[in-house]
Amino acid sequence: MTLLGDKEYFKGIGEIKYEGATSDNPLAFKYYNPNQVVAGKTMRDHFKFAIAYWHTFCGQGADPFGPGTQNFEWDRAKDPIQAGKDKADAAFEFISKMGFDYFCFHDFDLIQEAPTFSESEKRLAIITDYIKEKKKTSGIKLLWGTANCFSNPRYMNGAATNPDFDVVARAGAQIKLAMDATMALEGENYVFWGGREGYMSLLNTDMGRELDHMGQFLAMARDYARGQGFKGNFFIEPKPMEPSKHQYDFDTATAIGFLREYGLEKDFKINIEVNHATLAQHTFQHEMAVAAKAGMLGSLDANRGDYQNGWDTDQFPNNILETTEAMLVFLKAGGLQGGGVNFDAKIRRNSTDLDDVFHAHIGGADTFARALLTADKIISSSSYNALRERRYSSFDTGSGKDFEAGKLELTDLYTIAKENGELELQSGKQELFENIINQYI
Ligand code: XUL
Ligand code: CO
Repeated sequence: MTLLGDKEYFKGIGEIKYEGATSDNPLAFKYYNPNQVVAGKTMRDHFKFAIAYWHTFCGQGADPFGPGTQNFEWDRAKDPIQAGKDKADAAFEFISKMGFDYFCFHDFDLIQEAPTFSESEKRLAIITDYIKEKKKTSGIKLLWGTANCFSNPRYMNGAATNPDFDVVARAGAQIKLAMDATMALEGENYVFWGGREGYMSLLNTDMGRELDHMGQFLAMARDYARGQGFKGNFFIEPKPMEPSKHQYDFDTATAIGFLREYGLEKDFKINIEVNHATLAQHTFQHEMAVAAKAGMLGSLDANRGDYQNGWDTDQFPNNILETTEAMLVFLKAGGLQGGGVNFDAKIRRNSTDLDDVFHAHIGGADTFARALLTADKIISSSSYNALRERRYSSFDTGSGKDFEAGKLELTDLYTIAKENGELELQSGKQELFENIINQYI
């Protein structure tokens, strides 16, 4: 089978199939049934599940206190070109066995960065050609590409917002190549996550100038890709901090304000990551609702944090209650604009078996599927929507309607309030709403 390359990396594990909630097979989907139609669309089309190349095929479980523990077979070749090809073989085998349709990458996930820029350019061209073939034989697609402009020491003071113009130029060159690779692989979107676009100390930082540079830089990147015929979306992925003390794309509202200030709002949408939302002291559903309100709910990086600590643990999603609340926002927004659900999550350092990564993705997909099914039932069969609408029904007729239409002045509110006299309290019924969600789960 050309699809699997010469070697099978995940021996003994076949295609993961939907077997339903009563199945005891740990290597089967219990809720994710790709072809099942929910709210007018198949689950496959709702989610467009994607594998994150960096976590699943590059990360080896290292943490700040110890080296990697997952010395998998595709990661062993000494020659960087061979290593890149092995990794691609393993990735495409895994994605096919999961039955997913998409992957996402950073440029130097695909192949190790070389000591010089020109050598890196050559390496990227080789691996892009190799992956192009694998895409063709497997039918697997690229949800989005991005550039890693945060790991190399040259970016320690930022990439697009670096105070040294030569570093900004180098980041521009790198992003040009990453966009070229994304376009060659028919990527549907392109992501910007600016882990070091921010500051470690405001004392040495001209924030206004750096933000102007970032606006300028993103406009140049957009113009380049559009000039090459790229029709997809550009996504900003907000995160408040880590590795920077403060990241300029702090949260969705901040990123939307930035995009509007620099005239980028027509081409850019938001890629929301669960653990980034919680680091910003928001819920995932809050971030989704903010993006949806602006018509910018582009894509999702699915993972979760840990309630007991405050960093980006990137665990696989498993919280049905929270994901159900998120899916209520998802369905109300009419789904995602161009993006999908990318598992930006990693197995734990002490998960060292080859099947662990299957359990992780099965659990993640089932969490989203079960949450979607529940949210759909809540919307179609419960009093949830009616209760929400009733809360706002005073704006559906009379003066409330006139207020929404912009027909009233402040003095009108004065007259109405005076006539009304003291008001009866209207309960928010929060506990009832919470019970409805639990009832349908
Ligand atoms: C980092 C993060 C990145 C982006 C892509 O927290 O989420 O992996 O998704 O650069
Ligand atoms: Co992410």
